[in-house]
Amino acid sequence: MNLRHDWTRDEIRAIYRLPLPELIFRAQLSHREFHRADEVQMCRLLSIKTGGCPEDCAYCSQSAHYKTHVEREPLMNPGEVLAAARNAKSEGATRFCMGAAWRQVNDGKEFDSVLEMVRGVAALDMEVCCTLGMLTESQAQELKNAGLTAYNHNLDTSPEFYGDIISTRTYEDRLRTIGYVRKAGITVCSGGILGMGETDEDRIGLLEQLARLDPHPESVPINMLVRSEGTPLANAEELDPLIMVRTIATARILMPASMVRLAAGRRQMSPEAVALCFVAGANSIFTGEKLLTTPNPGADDDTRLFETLGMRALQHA
Ligand code: SAM
Ligand code: DTB
Ligand code: SF4
Repeated sequence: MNLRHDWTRDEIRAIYRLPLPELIFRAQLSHREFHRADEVQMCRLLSIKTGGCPEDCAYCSQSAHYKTHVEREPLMNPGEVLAAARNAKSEGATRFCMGAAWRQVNDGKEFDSVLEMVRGVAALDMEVCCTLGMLTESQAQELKNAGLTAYNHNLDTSPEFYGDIISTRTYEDRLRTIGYVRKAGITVCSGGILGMGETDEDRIGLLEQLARLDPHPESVPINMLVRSEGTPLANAEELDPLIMVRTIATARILMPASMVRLAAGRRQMSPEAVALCFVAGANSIFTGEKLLTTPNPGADDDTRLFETLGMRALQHA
């Protein structure tokens, strides 16, 4: 099957609006062209620098603009981070993602420390991913040289709705960083958040942006908003999980070779809704007790879920 990068908004809308059984059927056909339908990659997150972020992302508990449950913590040391990565590996994770509440990476001691973490995790034979905010071209290259597999930088939502959510950096800034990551030869992890008050058209617009990237992002996280007290979106209306299912299925059809990750928000979803997301083509999740600052289903729940569904953890992507 040829990968397409010229999807139009009309085509995407037509797919997104298909009757659900038809949408899921098509997503399953696409899924099976490139992936096994019974395997899910387990990824583990760690917040290596928490809180006090100068950006004003309306969903985020780590923004310094809002008073939330998050306490600021300085950059962790590489030894602690590697211990967490080893533990994640022993629990079956094949990808380790380190997140820092930075607007951008600054050269110097802290970045050197991150490079050391990347080298250490890469040596564990795990996929290693970072999400550190905006990068320069040379920082992307240094991360590549240290052994980084993937860089996460989400577009979050449609270009039209973006300004309602973040005012401190632009959509173009995000696309520029993604371009540097791609140019350095690091794989791109980029997706968005649903449940921020956006419309179907915004979700379609986000998918359009992602699916028109050439190559597609190798990894596409679809997050359900985790509402945090103190943020402007603390009281956002609850999202119908079937919207997650529709968005995941559409992403699967548009970007069939990519890993589509059911990222944040699983704690708010029923096991049936999570199962439907897998049926719709999600083939990756975050495991472990915690995402960055909020709880996630624990190992027991996930083991039970995999057993019930007859699915298994992907050994190596
Ligand atoms: N500071 C860096 C940045 O924003 O580029 C990296 C960390 S940031 C927490 C990574 C991504 O997590 C965001 O782009 C957003 O898509 C997602 N995220 C953050 N808070 C979230 C929340 N409360 N619910 C769902 N997704 C969230
Ligand atoms: C992504 O798309 N989701 C992850 C990861 N990339 C960095 C982050 C989810 C954060 C959820 C809220 C929290 O725990 O603070
Ligand atoms: Fe900062 Fe990232 Fe949170 Fe935005 S999402 S406030 S950039 S940590």
